[in-house]
Amino acid sequence: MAARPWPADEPFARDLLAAFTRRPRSISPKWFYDAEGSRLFDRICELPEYYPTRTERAILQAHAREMADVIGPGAELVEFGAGSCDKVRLILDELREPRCFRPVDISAAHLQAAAAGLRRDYPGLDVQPLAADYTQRLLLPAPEPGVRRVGFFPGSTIGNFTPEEALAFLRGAAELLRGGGLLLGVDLVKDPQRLHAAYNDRQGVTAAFNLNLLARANRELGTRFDLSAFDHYAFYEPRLQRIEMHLVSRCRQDVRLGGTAVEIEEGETLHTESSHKYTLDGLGALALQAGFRPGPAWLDEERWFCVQWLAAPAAAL
Ligand code: AVI
Repeated sequence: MAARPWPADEPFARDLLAAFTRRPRSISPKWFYDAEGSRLFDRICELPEYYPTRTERAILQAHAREMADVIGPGAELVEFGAGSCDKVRLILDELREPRCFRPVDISAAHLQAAAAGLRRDYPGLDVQPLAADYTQRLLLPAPEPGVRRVGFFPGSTIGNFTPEEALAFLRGAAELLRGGGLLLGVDLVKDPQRLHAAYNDRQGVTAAFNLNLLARANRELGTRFDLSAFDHYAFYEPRLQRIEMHLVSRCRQDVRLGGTAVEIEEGETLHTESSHKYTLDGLGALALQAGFRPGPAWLDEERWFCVQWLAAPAAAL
């Protein structure tokens, strides 16, 4: 079969080629999330080993009223990477007279469906979805005078940013949310075995999620990666306080990315994701550096996960 023309201008094609031509080889985890990757991620969230989703949900369930009190009445709520707008419902259920809710997500189709569901279930709520990349500067109308703008960023998605990206994101958020604050869900440093198990589940769903990156390339870019020639490899690196996920080549192999022939040695890896874990002190220091003032933090009994309130002073600190 003739190879498909290489879609050189497509961002995924550009990133994949760059990933395989740099050393060490690495790619952004954002490419995991096509429809299949999102479906696999939803399955991960249900796995017995993957504690973050249900732990955060339990914290939100137990403390949403206190969180709503800290946010205060009449606030404008902005959710970064809103997806299905599922967890935010726990907050919305307790918020007093929210001025509006702005879910922000890169996937316009997903966002419109989620917004329609919210309008149905919260008839009095002004839902203003914004299809945008929330890691870039967001163009939002200034809040009305006297309205506090508050951000919601659950799921420890901040952990998938490099420390530099996390700081840049928080700096932008502190500016956007001036006079309000940010409710941030963060996975905490803990027993390495527990962390290891969460990214090496027995059913192999995380492995399928990792390998889906190459499967996606085969579907969308016409590459011919042999998925059986790569192993999922995830481990906790305590010095960097992060899980690293890699795809490790089981043999010496050649792959073609358009006009470029790439040689992969046996044992060579493509670093596909880092998932940083924070200590409360480390998170506090990062937030201060970004211009926030850390407030109350809500944790589960095991202290595995935290939802942290970060106040954004009206004038920069
Ligand atoms: C989305 N993100 C916070 C997940 C995490 O835990 O870093 C993605 C994930 N990767 C493997 N399992 C889950």
